[in-house]
Amino acid sequence: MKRRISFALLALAIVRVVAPVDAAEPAPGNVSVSAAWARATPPGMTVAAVYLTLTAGSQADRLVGAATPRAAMAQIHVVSETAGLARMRPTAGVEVPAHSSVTLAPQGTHIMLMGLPRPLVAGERVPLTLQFERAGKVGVEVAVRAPDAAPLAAH
Ligand SMILES: [Cu+2]
Repeated sequence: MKRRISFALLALAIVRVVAPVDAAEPAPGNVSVSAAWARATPPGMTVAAVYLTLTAGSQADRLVGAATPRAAMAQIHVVSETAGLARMRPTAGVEVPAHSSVTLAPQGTHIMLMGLPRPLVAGERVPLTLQFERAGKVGVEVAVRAPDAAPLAAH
């Protein structure tokens, strides 16, 4: 009997720790993520770029971060050209206007996976969690395609 009570107290303690975190996260559903893909990487390469399409419903949102268990770090990068050289740098976020889609594609904004412990292999599916200002966390699977794969056609 005593044992049962302590289990109940333990469960209560877990709920109390978890609840405030859940409450702080906005309900998902306004933003959707589709056509997420990346190119397979050659041996020894520890970075890869992920491309995808973000679509907002009636409310605008903003992609502010990303994370994956498959790499040490994920950053949102923008590409700018200076004196004929393309350079990428981290950006604070990507706006997705209401009722609009934004596609991250080669030569442009991408999500950079850094610190890959092993190369991305064609056919692999990489779990990626995107962090949005309004929608909170949205999970997506990134399809890894052959190194010479062309961008997916826009929908
Ligand atoms: Cu990059």
